Amino acid sequence: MRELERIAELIRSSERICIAAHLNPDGDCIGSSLALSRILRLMGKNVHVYDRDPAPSYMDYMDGFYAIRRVSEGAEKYDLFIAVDCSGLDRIVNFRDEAQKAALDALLARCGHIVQIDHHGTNPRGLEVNAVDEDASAAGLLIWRLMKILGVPMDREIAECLYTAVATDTGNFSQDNVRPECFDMMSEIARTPVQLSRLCRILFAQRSHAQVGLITSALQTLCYREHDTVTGMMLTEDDMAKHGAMAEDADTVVNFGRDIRGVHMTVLARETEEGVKMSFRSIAPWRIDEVAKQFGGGGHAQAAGCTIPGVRAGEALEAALDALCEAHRQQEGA
Ligand SMILES: [Mn+2]
Repeated sequence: MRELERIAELIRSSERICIAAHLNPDGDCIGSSLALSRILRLMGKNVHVYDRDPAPSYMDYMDGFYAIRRVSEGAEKYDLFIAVDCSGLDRIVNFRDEAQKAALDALLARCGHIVQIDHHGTNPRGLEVNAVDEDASAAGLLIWRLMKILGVPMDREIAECLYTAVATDTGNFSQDNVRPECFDMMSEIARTPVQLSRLCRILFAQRSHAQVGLITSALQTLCYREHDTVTGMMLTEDDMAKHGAMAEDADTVVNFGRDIRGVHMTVLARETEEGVKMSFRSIAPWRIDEVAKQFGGGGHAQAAGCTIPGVRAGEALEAALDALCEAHRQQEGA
């Protein structure tokens, strides 16, 4: 990919580099950002990783986890800014929040070249270099390709980050976005002393008490539409408070609405300070990315999201269910 070659050139000629991950970070953006950070540090670069939100605490086994900064922190200048796994700069901070947007603008103003590495089809590709490949299963695979271009060998720490990235975005290699390249990367990872059973347990089997509480609350709101092919659930601010839950605890709740026999599409509406966060999921060939886009969001064909400001969860859920039913009827007829 020519864009990755170009980014490799910019990396070689840079001393100070900053990496930015997206809002409500997931395993792919954090794993990719921390893998890239380590690769660049092994090359002797001075690197900082930025994120608006803290990463899920159970991911703290990754090298560099505790060095991640908030976007508003620091005043250093950088030769190169690399956005990772962000479908646009408006995924790094909330553009509706003046202070956050100003903090990002200030950071960007201190950077020389501004480039991105991403795999979202909805990415508008407006930066200086756009290494955007929507066929990549995860941003982590683009980091792996870049690592090879840069000639940095795989080690245990990089392996832990890249496994986290790709396993997170492929449902631990169980989704339709899995490509042969994932296993090419894994064969390299398996040659390091990485303990996959431990990472797998942390990422996919274990749940916090708060997560179990949220699942219980959400399932009580489960509703069915379109002959039980479309489902929806919601979580209110009260539910979050009752279970002492943080945003990360809600991450996999939406899967319970999808993983019911006969269900094609689902949505979870969760109240946050910024509005109702909508998580859409579907099983192929059913798509929900256009529905998320209707509400100002975006994402992938089978996993997408958006935030609707100024409403309650119940209202947002009804609107989303109507849109899903409409999309389901259209796709059924197509
Ligand atoms: Mn991703």
